[in-house]
Amino acid sequence: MFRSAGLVLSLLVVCSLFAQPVTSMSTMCQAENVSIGFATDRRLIGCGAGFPDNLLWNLDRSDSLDGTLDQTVKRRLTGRGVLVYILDNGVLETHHEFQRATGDNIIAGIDISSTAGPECPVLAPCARSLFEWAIYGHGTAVASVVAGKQSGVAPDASIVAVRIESNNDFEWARALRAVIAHAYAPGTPSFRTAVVSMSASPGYGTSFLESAALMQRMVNGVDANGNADPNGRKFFFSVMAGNLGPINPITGFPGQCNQDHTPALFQPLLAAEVDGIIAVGGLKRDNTEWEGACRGGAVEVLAPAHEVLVASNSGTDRYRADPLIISGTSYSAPYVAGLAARMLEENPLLTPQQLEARMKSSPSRSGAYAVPVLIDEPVPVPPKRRPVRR
Ligand SMILES: [Ca+2]
Repeated sequence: MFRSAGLVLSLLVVCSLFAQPVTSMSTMCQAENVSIGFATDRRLIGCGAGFPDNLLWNLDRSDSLDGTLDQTVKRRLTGRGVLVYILDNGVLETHHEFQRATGDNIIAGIDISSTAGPECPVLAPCARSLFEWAIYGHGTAVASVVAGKQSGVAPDASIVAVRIESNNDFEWARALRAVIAHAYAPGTPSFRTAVVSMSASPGYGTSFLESAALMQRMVNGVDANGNADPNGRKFFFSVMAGNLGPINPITGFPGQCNQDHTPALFQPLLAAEVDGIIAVGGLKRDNTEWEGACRGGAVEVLAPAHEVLVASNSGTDRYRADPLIISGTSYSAPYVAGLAARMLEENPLLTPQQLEARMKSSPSRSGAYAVPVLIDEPVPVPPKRRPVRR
């Protein structure tokens, strides 16, 4: 039975490849600032060749072998048919980055724990104050990196927004169980491996025992009850390495890195030990490591984290502009999640371990680190057979 399922999947893969040509998109854009009263966002004037700023440099970087930017992203794969679970604090579903001719690509919102109140639902996180805009807008920004129409690495991936604002191991394990429940729910498209993007910061070190055990099981396959099942659904986790140093300069509370600037959060520490969970540090446009990210230690790969164009929750056409919230490994983890979605589109049978191996063996580098990229080659057209002369 599994063999025939694999055959069907293989046929689907072949069919989808022939349907998609390599498309080329300019990463050059122009934006203008928009006051929202208590803060400033921006709005896109336009994107395309001739616009002055390489605002989508992270997409430009995603098809570069040597780190040079050519103001263009070429891709054939777009993440179509692949599920990406975003564990964060909700996504503004109505943002134009998520609108498609057939509806939007945020296919579900699951609320686990929130400080936002019922008037700010998981798919419409509020931006009525500086706090709400900065904090509740985070998931919208992250989702746009995965699957925004203009700004996303995998614009056709399907997003499930899971809102979790707690720093409690029990609540995080509940969120992970909700992912499993959704994966097995009637109506959820069947899959072998889905992607989980984690840019939220639950807590430190080894205190997340239940969540860590569950994540390890999810990598290797789980049944609908979350028990280990090698033939069950599998999940590849892309997690942020963290930033803000040992002390958060804004709040004065502990940051996400140790005194020696190595990652301190539980997910990157787990990632260092588990194949199928990858910890993503930060990269700048000049192909050097972003100083704001945690460094060394558990960091496994680097991805664009500095001055990234991301959606804002202040309006359906708004993007973040404030320097304090446009850089972070919050945006490098979803970049890798988006690349994983595209790899799974081409080969849905890839395991989380194989995805991590592909990311780490990327031919593109920054110093000692791999920078995951995806060079989408055109699908070769089979040569026409000469008619046989008789
Ligand atoms: Ca490029």
